[in-house]
Amino acid sequence: MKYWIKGGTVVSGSGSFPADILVADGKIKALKSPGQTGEWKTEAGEDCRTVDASGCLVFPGFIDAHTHFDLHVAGTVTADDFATGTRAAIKGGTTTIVDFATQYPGESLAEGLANWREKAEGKCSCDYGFHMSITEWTPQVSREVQDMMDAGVTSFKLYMTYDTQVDDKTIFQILRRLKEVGGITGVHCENSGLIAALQEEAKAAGRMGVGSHPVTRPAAAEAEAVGRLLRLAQIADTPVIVVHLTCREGMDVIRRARERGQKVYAETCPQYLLMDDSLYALPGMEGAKYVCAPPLRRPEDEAYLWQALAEGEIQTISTDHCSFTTAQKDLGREDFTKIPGGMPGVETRGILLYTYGVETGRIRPEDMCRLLAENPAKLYGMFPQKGILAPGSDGDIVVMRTGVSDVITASGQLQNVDYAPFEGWKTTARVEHVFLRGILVVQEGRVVREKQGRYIARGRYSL
Ligand code: DUC
Ligand code: ZN
Repeated sequence: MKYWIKGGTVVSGSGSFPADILVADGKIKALKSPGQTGEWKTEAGEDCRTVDASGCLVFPGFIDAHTHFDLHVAGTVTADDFATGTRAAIKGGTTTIVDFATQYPGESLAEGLANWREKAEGKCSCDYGFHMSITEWTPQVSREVQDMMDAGVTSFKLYMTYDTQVDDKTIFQILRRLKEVGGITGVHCENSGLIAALQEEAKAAGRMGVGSHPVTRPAAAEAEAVGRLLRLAQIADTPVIVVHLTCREGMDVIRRARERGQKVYAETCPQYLLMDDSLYALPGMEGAKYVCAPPLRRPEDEAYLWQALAEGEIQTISTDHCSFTTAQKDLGREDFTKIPGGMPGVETRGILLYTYGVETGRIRPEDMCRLLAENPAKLYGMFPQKGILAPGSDGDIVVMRTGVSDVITASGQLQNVDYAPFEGWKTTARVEHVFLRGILVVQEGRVVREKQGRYIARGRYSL
């Protein structure tokens, strides 16, 4: 099927302009200024359908480079698997996700990857790739890093906390190895020793409720780990990605590393831009819905991150989608350290960013395009196949209607969760149509084609 997407304003990372788009055979064939439609008749042929995008912004398909689907955490498994998670993603305009394949204890990287490929195969409604979380480092794993690169898994993940954590020596050795092969890693930065000690103190004092979650994972614990990571990366002489950055202290550490000449990429998430730690004081287990790591921070941190976004200091906004039902969150009713950490978000990132970023004047549509599409495509080795509306690129397209008045509700979502963190929040943008490699998968806000997603073998980072 061929489509003309007509009458919209095409958004790129560097500008916005009125253009009609011709999509055929899964690819973008042409962008034409509206007056040139006549020439198209022959180019498009008779079987070309028209999709009306007038009054809409037309973005490259969004990329969410930080999801956790079908992941075992804290004795349970995430509520969203690849089927439900990617269906929610596509409804929200995300046409590609990059999930974290994980090396479980005793496993090779190949086993970890095979495990994740099996979880995803045939289930995905958007395109998908994998990072590889390295949790055990041996000479064999070091050799396997090249196999991962060859399989299109060109980015890795390291944890400085949790039972998946790796120590400083290991981080350094992995950074050295990734430099050799041209890979890059994202790192979860929190000081695990400090967190463990603070958790012990809270428990000894009988402070077992949700309110202890942010207190035991302070911003200083994050900033310290960011600083340590960046010093290791400095000596290893290679760029790194700080994932889910939450706070001013962490941002300032990144700024200092950049001032001494280091290449550092930073990612944040909508929850760190729009919510604060007062939510942990909600009664009962209500605050558990917002338990994630690192935790939500102060309003001042939100403001600082928005400013950093506007200044181009943060390169990507992902979701860290890691969903649990309220029943699962209840596992930590007696002990806050047992609350499974994470929130759903893959469905609402685009409309939230438009409403609370673009509409409020904090960022421009072009920034949104860079943060949600162009930069992740470059950073994760998919550009220009993805991340841009240009002839030859995949026909991954989001037609977003603005100036509407909607409200986010759990009952209206596809995410497999019985609550919505942004319940009741007003939005002024709606994802009207979505194309995935030229297939119309969302029409007038409804998912009309499922399971069209393909595995994307990615190249090296190029941001
Ligand atoms: N943080 C969470 O809250 N959940 C999953 C992984 C992570 O880093
Ligand atoms: Zn995560």
